[in-house]
Amino acid sequence: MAEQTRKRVLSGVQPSGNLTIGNYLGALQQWVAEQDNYDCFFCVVDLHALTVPQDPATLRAKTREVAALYLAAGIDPSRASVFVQSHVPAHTELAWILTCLTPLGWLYRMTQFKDKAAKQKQESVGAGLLSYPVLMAADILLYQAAAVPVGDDQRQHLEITRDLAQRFNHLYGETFVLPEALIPKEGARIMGLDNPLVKMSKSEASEYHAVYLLDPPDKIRKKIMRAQTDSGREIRFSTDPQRAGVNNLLTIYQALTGASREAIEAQFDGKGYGDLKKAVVEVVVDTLTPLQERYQALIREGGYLDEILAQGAARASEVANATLATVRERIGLLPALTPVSSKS
Ligand code: ATP
Ligand code: LTN
Repeated sequence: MAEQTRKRVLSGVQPSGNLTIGNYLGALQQWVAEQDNYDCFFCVVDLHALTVPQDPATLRAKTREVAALYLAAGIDPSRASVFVQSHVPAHTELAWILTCLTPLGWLYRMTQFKDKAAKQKQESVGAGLLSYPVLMAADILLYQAAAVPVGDDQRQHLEITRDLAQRFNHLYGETFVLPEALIPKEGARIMGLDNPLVKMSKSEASEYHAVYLLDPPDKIRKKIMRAQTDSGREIRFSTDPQRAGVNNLLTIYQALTGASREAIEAQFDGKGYGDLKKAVVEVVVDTLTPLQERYQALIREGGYLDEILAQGAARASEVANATLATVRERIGLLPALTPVSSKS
C-alpha cells in the first residue's frame, strides 16, 4: 500500500472551548498543507481536555464541533484519518506504561503545567494536568509519527516525547520513531488581541481576547478593530514588546495572505493602524466565511461526520494496536488468551 511508504503525521486539538485563529494558524492550516505529504492522523484530544474541569454536555458537543472544524478547514477524510482520542483506548494504555518511565522532574519543568497550575488553587490541581505531556507522547508514539505539526507553545512537549521514545528504545530495543515538531514559519504564536503579551488561547474567557473560527463577520470586525495597539504610527514587524499589538496584527495578516514582510510593510507604508485593522478584518472574514459554510453543512448532515469519525477510529486503532502489541510484548506483559470455553 502506498500509505505505508509515506511517513506519518499526528496532531490534535483539545475540545476545551471555541477554536481560535491561533489554533487555525498554528495547527489546522499546516495540517491541510501537509495532508498530501504524509499519512496523516488528526484527533480531537478529548482526554486532554479533562485535565481541567469540563461540563459533560459541552465537552460532548465541542468534540463533534472540533472534528467538524477539521473537515471544514480542509482536512480531507479520504486522505487523512480523523478521529476522537478516547475512541482508541490504546492511547490511555500506552500513556500509563510511559507514565511509569517518566521522572517527575521532567513533568514539573513543563511551562504549560506551571502556567495552568498557577491559574488554579493548589489543592485542586489534578494529577492529569501534570501527566498531560505523557498522554500526548502516547498519542504521537502509537502512530510512529515522524512529524507533529503544532504551534510554538508545544515545542517542550515534543522534546519530552522524544526523550520518552529514546528512553523506551534504550531500555527495551528500537520501538518508537523519534518525532520532529513541524512549526509554521509564520503564525506559530498568535497573541491575544486584548493583550498581545500573552498567547491567544481558546480557554481565555474575556470577550475581546480571540477571534473564534465560528464568529460572524460583525463580531470579527469588532474584535479586530478593538485590538490593542500602541501610540506610535509606524506599521512594521517588530520584536519590541511595546509594539507587540501591531506586530501581532501584521503576523496574522502575513500568515493568512502568504505575502512577504517587505511587501506587507510597503503596502502599509504611510497608512494608519485603522487601515491595517481593516485589511486584517477583510482577510480573516474571507478565510472564515467559506470555512463556516462548510461547517454548517457538516453539522446539518450529522450522520456523515459520525461515519467519518467511526472510520477514522477504526483505521487509527489498527495502527495504534499494532504498536501497543509490540510494546506489551517488549515490557513483559503476559498475553491475554481467549478462554477455551467461549471459542465456538
Ligand atoms: P487551551 O487554551 O484550552 O489550553 P489552546 O488554545 O492553547 O487551548 P490547544 O488545544 O492546546 O489550544 O492547541 C491546539 C493547537 O493549536 C496546538 O498545535 C497549539 O500549538 C496551537 N495553538 C494554540 N494556540 C495558538 C496560538 N495562539 N498561536 C499559534 N498556535 C496556537
Ligand atoms: N498538547 C497539545 C494537544 C495535543 C497534541 C497531541 C498535539 C494532544 N496530543 C498530539 C500534537 C500531537 C496542545 O496543543 N495543547
